[in-house]
Amino acid sequence: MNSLRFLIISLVFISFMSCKEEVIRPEVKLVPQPAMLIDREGTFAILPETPLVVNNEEALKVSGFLTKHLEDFYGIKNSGRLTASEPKKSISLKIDKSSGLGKEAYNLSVNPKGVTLVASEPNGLFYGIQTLIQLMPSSRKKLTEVILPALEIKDSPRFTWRGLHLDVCRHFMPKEFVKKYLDYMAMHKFNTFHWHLTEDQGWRIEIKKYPKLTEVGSIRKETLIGHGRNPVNYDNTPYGGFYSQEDVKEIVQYAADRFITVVPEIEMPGHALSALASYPELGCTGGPYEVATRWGVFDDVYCAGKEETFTFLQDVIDEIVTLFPSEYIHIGGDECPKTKWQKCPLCQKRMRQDSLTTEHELQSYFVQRMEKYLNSKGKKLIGWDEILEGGLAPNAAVMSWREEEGGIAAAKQHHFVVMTPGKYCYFDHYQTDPKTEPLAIGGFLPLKQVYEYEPVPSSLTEEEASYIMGAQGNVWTEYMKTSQHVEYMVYPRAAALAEVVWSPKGSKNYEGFQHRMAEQIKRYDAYGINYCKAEFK
Ligand code: TNX
Repeated sequence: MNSLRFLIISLVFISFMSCKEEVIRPEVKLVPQPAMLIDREGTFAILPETPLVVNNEEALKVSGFLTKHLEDFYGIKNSGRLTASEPKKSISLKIDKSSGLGKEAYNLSVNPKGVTLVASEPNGLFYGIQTLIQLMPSSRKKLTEVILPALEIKDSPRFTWRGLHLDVCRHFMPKEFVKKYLDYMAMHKFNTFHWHLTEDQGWRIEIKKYPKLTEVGSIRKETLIGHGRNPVNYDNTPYGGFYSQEDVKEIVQYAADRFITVVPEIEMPGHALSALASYPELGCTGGPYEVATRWGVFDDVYCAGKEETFTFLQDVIDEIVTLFPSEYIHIGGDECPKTKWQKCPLCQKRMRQDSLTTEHELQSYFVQRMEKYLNSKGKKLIGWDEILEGGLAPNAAVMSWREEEGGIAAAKQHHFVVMTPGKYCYFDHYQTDPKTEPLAIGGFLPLKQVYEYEPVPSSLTEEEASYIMGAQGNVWTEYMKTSQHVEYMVYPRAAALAEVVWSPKGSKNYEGFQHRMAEQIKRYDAYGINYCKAEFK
């Protein structure tokens, strides 16, 4: 009897012990896919008392993203501490300048003895933490421990410009949403936020020297309803919004904390009706002009013949450069009709004086003058591919949106390029059957097509290819009135683009991506991101 009891107790004990040991290794589903990943056997459990070790102040600051996630998602309170020693079973986050890793690279090792994350800069450490977070459960749930799968990752991005754009002019997006947009970008390891701040339909950034830009230029009297094709109806409701310079500083800092550079776009010489409505003397005819109430391209643009235009734009740039620490300032340059310049005596006089034979050359004159000014302020110019017409400014970078031709031409001339071709990168297009989607501008860009994009055209030599800085998704908001709609258009397509710009060229596999995305959308659910579910029913 006694021995039977002993046997039962022993069996219970043994099965309990083996259960304890048989912690299931969670499946690894990372987006974007890291450059190198080796699965290892076993797991590591993060407990509230697990020491979190950082080796300097910068690492301590970045570690906050990890501790915040542990607390917000699982209720596990842990805090980083500066220490010289590395206790056993700890999480160690190290910035080691002598590690030989690139600025955005990191090495992550998880094994039953602990977690080690090494980077040479805080940027890489931040990306390593993003990966570490994706190794944890995707949904919010109170936990006493978080089980990580053992593995080795050596990771670094393929491109240096991993961009998402947002047009806040056609529809204004509140500051709190812009911050969310940045959070979601960071989660996908994007590092460049192209903020489209001025347009025909609204000027959205406070410029202290020119208060009318926001008093007048940020408000349109009404907005076209739908596509406005037959019948053409307007909503008879004033629409406005802008960011104060304090808002801008807050957003730029918020982005910097997440290793995202904000590149502001101040449009010229076209898409400028909101500025002309505020200061009519800047147009060829002197106006009157009004902030546009419908979408498209408008003939009234900045006058290229008047000195006031350049004085105004340089003054605007003076304020912009103090607000944005980015290396690049985007000056637009797209879709600038030349009809007013053809009839304008001052524009024609400028052309004669400077021996410019076409209006395209006058546009080139305009952009080159602005480039000189930006360069004198220590900034570089980037513009849409129309800036190639009439001759590219000497140091300008080109954003290729009318497919890839502009980018190819610029790279061949040894100018830096960001690829944003409509066919792969326009997130304002439909992504599934339009009958099932909210109204969009048109086009069709399903998830798989974004995933298949290859930013380096095969017609470039290896040397020319080195001028391709990366790619960017563009989010024009003519038909996106709300932040929820923006999220719907951007996700999951931005995840596909994230993999295009981060993961090594040969590593792409759509089925594998879909499999990993099944987990990524659970993360979207946890954050409340309103993504398009067409591919995930
Ligand atoms: C073209 S892309 C534009 C935008 C529109 C967009 C709509 C570019 C440089 N210009 O002004 O919003 O098409 O897809």
